[in-house]
Amino acid sequence: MDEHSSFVAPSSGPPIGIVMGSDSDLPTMELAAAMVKRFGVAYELRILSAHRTPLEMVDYASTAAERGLKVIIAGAGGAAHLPGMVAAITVLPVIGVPVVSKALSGVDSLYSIAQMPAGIPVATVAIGNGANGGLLALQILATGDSHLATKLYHYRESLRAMVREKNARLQGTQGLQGHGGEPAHPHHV
Ligand code: AIR
Repeated sequence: MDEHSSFVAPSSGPPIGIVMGSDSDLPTMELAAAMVKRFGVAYELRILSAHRTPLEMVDYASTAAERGLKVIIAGAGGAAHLPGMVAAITVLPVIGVPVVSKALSGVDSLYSIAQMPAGIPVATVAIGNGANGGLLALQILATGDSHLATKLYHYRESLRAMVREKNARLQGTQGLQGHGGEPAHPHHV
């Protein structure tokens, strides 16, 4: 046995893990999956509940790094402890997605996920914003992947183009319907 014999190389599993507390979270978490897929990055999708399947959750989080995961996106609603508990078990970055809840519209989920004690951070996105969960995971991966970073820059450029186009359309509409039929100009007050 040499000095490296105890080293276990991470397997080549998908780099992104997407987990959720229940199948009722799927519509929100599918937004994360769709975003990751759009950028051609592999992911795994699991239902794991911090309260209903605590031992499976511990097993998932404690083997995550050795299975090759680099980032975990965890969504849950109500007493949304899954992201925080996964973060407690692994040092992989965990992104929490607060899922909209029936009783409190996701404010309970948001507080449960964001209000972590010092030492165990969870990066929390907006209520219901699975897409941002996916994007943040991609941005974390892109710190070590220039090809992915370039794709993310192109995505940002597409957002800029979309806003410019919306503005151009608005200006055109204003030109036709604006006060006195005058073309739209910047208003100098
Ligand atoms: N949940 C599941 N285990 C622990 C929690 N907090 C959450 C799910 C879901 C909500 O409870 O993440 O958002 C309702 O789950 P269900 O299965 O009743 O639809």
